[in-house]
Amino acid sequence: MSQHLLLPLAILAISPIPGAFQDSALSPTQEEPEDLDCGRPEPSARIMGGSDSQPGTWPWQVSLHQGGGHICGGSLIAPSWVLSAAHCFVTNGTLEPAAEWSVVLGVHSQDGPLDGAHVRAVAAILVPDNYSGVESGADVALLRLASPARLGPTVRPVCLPRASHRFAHGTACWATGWGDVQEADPLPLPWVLQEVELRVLGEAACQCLYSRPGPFNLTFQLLPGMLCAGYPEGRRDTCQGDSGGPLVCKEGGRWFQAGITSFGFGCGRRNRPGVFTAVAPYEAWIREQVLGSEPGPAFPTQSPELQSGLPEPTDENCTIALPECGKAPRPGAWPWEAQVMVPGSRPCYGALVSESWVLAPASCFPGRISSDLPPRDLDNWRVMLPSRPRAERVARLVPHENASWDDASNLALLQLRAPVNLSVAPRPVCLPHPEHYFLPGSRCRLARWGHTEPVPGAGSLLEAELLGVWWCHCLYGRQGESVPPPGEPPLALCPAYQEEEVAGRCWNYSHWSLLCREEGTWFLAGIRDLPSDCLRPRAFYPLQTHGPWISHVTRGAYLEDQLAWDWGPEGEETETQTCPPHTEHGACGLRPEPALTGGLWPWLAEVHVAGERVCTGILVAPGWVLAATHCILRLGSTTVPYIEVYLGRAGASPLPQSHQVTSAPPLLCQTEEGSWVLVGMAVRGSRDLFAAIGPEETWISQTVGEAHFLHPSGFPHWLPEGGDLCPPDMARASGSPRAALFLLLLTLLIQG
Ligand code: 4AZ
Repeated sequence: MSQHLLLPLAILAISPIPGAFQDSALSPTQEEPEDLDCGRPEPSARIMGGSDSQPGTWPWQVSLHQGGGHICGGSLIAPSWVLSAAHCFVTNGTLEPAAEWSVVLGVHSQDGPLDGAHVRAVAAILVPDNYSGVESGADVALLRLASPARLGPTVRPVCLPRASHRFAHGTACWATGWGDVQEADPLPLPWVLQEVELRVLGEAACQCLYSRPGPFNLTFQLLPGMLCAGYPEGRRDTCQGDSGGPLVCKEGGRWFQAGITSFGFGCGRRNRPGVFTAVAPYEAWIREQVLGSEPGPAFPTQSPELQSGLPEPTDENCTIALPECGKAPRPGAWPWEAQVMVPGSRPCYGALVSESWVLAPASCFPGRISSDLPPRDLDNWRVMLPSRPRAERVARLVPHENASWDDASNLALLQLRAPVNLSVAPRPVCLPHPEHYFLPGSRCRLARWGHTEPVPGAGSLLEAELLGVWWCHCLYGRQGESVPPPGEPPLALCPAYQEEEVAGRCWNYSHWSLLCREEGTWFLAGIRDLPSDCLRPRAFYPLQTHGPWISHVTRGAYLEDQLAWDWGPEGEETETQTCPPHTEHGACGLRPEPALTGGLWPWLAEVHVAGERVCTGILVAPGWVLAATHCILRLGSTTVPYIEVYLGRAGASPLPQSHQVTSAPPLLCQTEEGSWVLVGMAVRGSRDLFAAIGPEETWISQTVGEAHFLHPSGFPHWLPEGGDLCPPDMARASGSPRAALFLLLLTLLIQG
């Protein structure tokens, strides 16, 4: 897992540079000042969350090429020496040949002819003996150029700090590079060198952040020789491809290199600042390597008052950043709910995902997403946001490229003309990263999405509980299909919710988004029902697959790490799970017809809960009725309501209108001898999906004592050899459907 998130290796390959030429003809002494002047750009003049630099601002920045493309950054420290990161050159413990590398100096935009840039071959790559991998530190390398660089306005060395040099907590410094502008999002053309201001974080402050579980629940122990820079709230950072590049801080009119971009957990994530190799501790090592080289790097002394500047208090309070997205005053009052008004259409619902962007179904804008041109009436579009006095105007519509044919990509992004100030409302919803794993049993809500029909009594009631991935995937997937393990995006998310039965019909024409809560923070987890008839549970398309597209377009939507990690038994499952056979009628091949209930099924019981809800129970012993927990207890409630059980009449009489039937009848299978066996209880809200009774046998028999189980030899309801009523996989596969298998035994107080 850690490999997934820890991004030390820069593998970005950009196409070769036209116009750059190998120039080794000039002698170093021709243009060198006597004393190497360092850290001063000629007066004139990605990094994530940064911006284009001006040419000549960072004249020590070099681009290291291998195979004709940019791989890593580096900094010029002397005419013949470049400082970079070891991990750029070490693969599987082996140092790559210097001949494969070249150094591009004085380059600003890596697109087109590189005016003023020149290239040097690499004569040697030097890496400390104790380097073994980024996480163990010593991620530093020196490159000796085959011939000295040609110094000039755009090519100058940076100053190096002595071992005693201190860069205090809070110092504002700059990182530069041509790396990705977000995770998995390369710097766009024309590949202009990016710069970003980062603050040095003291050791204690940084360790405090990395000691809190972050992506993949990981923590990290910083080592001596590492330095952090960035912000607890993230968003500005170095990223893949910036590695080896410099972090520089200005002191007394000169720029000193404090760090070498080394690694991080993702890019710009909350509480995960970038980790740099501190340069100062390597003074001796650098001096040793460059010995005899004239002129060598410059190590100007730090002014004493800066050096003895206040050290960071070690008991410093840990200032971790909390999520800035996904907080709602109460469920249903969504501060990100955006109502998009397009002339001639009904209002359409979407969600605010950043200061400037609203995500909505592309189907909100029929006829407007087919061409590359912006919609002609865009000027008249309006977006209403909570607590905003006036409607917002729209600057741009960016439909998902697959929106017109793929329901799962029925998405469009709307850019507001002016960013809104984020506060309690409006506030963006959090978006999941592709590797997010919404835990089975997560508390979710349905929220308006697109052209939603008004639904009676909806809004406050749309609570849902997420089913396990296995159940959801196999209900809609094919036999033998493997189920995506945690960490891979699921094909669908299934919330089990009851309120459609409250409304008494299925909302065929209502579209919903699925919001799920983790640690009090709401994520937009899924969108829009699949066209699934009235099959329950309904499946939602997971939004997590679209995280990269959304962040690419918006450059700053709030993608948030998973906050709850208690995976439980399902999450620990490492073997690949596959789906059992389906038949025409669902997982077990039987769809009990409601009309067949009643007198025919003498063990069926009508369970009335709190005088209004009705579900089916099953008489398992003279004094005991088995029912599904969801029928008795409401979400979040632990008190047992008033319950009445009617025997011998289940299904015989039509129920009064006021009653809500909360579950399908149980699943019964007939043995060859003709006796009926209870095989499954309907999963909440589903007609076709059943939780197996088998695994609960011990509990039922211990509780009831007198229940009749068929003899274990050839236990007919699990393995009816050659029988086709219940495929055997059903029994095996239903081992731990956490969200589904909640059974209750009711002991009967016989009345009248
Ligand atoms: C890299 O792979 C890399 N956010 C560099 C810096 C960071 C992450 C990855 C820090 O080059």
